[in-house]
Amino acid sequence: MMLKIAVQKSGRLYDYSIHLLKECGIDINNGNRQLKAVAFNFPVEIYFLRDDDIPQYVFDNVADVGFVGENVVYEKNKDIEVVSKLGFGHCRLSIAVPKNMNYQSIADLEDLKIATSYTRLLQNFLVNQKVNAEIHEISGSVEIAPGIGLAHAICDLVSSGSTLFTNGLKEVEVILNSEAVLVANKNLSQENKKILANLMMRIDAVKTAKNNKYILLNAPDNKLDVICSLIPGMKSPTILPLGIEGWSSLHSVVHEDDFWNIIEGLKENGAQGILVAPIEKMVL
Ligand code: PRT
Ligand code: ZN
Repeated sequence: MMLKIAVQKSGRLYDYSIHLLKECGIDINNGNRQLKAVAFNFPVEIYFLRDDDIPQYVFDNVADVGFVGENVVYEKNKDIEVVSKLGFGHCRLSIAVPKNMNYQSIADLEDLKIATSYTRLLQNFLVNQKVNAEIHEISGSVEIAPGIGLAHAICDLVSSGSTLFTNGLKEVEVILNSEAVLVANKNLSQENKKILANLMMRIDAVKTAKNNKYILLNAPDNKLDVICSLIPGMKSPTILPLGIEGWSSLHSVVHEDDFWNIIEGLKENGAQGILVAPIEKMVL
């Protein structure tokens, strides 16, 4: 039995998807970019597909699970399960207008023509916001629509914002924040559920590790209590006496979000020789 995983064949999510599988210890040989590839060391088979097709294929059980952007999942609106965020492919679906337009609020979209390939998500947004605007569906190069007189505004994916900028547009409303997610068919076999649970354990270990840092430092013994309270670690920090009287070595794990605050606190309390290292895997 193999779990069939759909990933994007080429495009922005391809490298991240393969890299995540590799970090999970799953090696695949896709040297000549076939339609599918089998992993050497884990019971999965990888299908390479266009991202737009992944929700349908997962729904139809051609693939059991897939890695795909939330923007595609919610636009396609198939009855599949969103199991977990994957931590890559971050972007937002936004409405943008010409930069010289005097835009004050959503009400300014009233009666405008908005070009997009995300008709469902845009429609939902406009209905929720009680705005009447015309949706003009186009499949590519949405950002040029206002410049060639095809629409007044656009609704498209944005990451750095440079595409909007170079096309004389400004982002005015974010309608969805998106990242890649793992989606699954709702009727997986017991065996495939097991494989998926194992895969999720590995993905979580990789994700948790990315958000945490290993920290090693020297601390004066008379400040150990306060320093320990700053770096609580998984259970408690590991404390080892140093060769020098009155000093100990501590190691622990800190979350990236708290990292700089913690370092400041450690220095204020006399910690020295602070080493910080990335963590590769973290199983809680
Ligand atoms: O061939 P296939 O259909 O599989 O690929 P595709 O061309 O439809 O998709 P692709 O590879 O462009 O994107 C795949 C997924 O990556 C998307 O569905 C999103 O989930 C995610 N993603 C993340 C993005 C972006 N960031 C992004 N910036 N997808 C597209 N863009 C485009 C956007 O459409 C715009 O043209 O990049 C431009 C804007 O980028 P900035 O940096 O200039 O703002
Ligand atoms: Zn696509």
